[in-house]
Amino acid sequence: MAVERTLSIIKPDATKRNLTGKINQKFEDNGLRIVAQKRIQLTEDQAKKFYAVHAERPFYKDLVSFMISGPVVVQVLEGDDAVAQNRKIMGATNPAEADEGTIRAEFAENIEANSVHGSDSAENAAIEVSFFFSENEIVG
Ligand code: IDP
Ligand code: MG
Repeated sequence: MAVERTLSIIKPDATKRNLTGKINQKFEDNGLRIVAQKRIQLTEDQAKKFYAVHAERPFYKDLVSFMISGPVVVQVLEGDDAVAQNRKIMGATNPAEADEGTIRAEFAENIEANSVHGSDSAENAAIEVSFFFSENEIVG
């Protein structure tokens, strides 16, 4: 298994409920290392650009509003097979369908306010990591 990096975002529903530590514990308990992390307020432009792939979806406008409704924690997670491993730790997009013990099963409020983002491929991970971090901000 290759050591990979993936982008994670702790979303506003979770930062508002003070769940950053509990969510980070899930990553660390499951073999991922937080090698970069910052708490930021996304601008509308940033949120639109980050989720541009969903621009044609009916939920896009609401998603952008949600993502700027409070602070987010953007982070780089590193570990064996980190992209797929993080998706497993996160659980399904819809918390009603998420496996027991996953972040979304335990913490998400609904299909939109679902507590975390995680890159869905190694290729997108590289693009998304560089969206928020420069190489010298990531310390493995
Ligand atoms: P993912 O976050 O599990 O990769 P995506 O399909 O990439 O899911 O969707 C991006 C984000 O858009 C989701 O995490 C969620 O916040 C929101 N979203 C996805 N599907 C819906 C929906 O049907 N209604 C409202 N929001 C949605
Ligand atoms: Mg996605």
